Amino acid sequence: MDIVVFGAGSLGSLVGGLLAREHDVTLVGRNPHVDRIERNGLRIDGELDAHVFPTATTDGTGLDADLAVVTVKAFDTDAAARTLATGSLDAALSLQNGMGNEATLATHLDCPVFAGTITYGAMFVEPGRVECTGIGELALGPRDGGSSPLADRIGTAFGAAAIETTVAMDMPRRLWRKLAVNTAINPVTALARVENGAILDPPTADLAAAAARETAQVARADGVELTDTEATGAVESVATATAANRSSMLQDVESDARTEVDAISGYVVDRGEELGVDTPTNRTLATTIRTWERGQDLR
Ligand code: KPL
Repeated sequence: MDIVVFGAGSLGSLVGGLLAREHDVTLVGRNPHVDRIERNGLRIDGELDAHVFPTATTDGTGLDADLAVVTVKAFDTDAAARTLATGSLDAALSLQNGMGNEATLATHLDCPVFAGTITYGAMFVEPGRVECTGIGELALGPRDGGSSPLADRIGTAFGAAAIETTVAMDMPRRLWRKLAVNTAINPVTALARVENGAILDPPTADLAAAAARETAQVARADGVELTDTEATGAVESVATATAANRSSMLQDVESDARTEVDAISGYVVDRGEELGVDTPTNRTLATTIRTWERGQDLR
């Protein structure tokens, strides 16, 4: 398969690098990372080990591919979609944090857009090198649920590259469950400056669980079956499995970068308002992170 991975950050580079073991991959990213990959290839170490030679470019315009895997930050999705729309794609797959990315992609792209969730851990080490901090799994499928032969083909392509993949018929529920995890772990770890595992202990455990329960409540109001227990259980299992990792929002805050709070806590607050569900915990977390962002000279 010809695959474009749009967004060569830590996760995009890991996914692109793993796919390049089997497919023709073009990574779209920034320099100096792109230059280094073009010259010396991409090295993956940590829990997985690979040295691959995908094409790498800073210019994502006019690309033709069977599949575009979108891994940019949520707030860059619109720009990514407009750029990808200048080329020709058979399908697009969002592997991003937050809600609403698939809808944004579908506004601009003239191809089916699939939703995905991924639990692999990735850390940027230096240009041309990423570390796999955890082998997880990937689920993908139609963004409104159900099945599709094209989703099956994409799942087979990921499987051929030895990426553990489930083709799922219940992506809306999986996206909300992941959102519950992100609303609990990301802002709390970013504000408290702690690793993921710390949210399992008092006093942050109550705060994280309250954020996840609110997210589940909004999901149910939106017609998705997600119990409070399933949401808080997912938070506990992800925080346990990634206990020593720094969440993406904590990494953003530590490197003075804009966070994805709008697509995570902010989405829950806005959707809750539309559906008549009060979300005081997510509102407080979103406001506090946004206040931090406003006070910074962000990258
Ligand atoms: O997706 C994540 C993130 O850091 O953005 C979690 C699940 C919290 C793992 O760190």
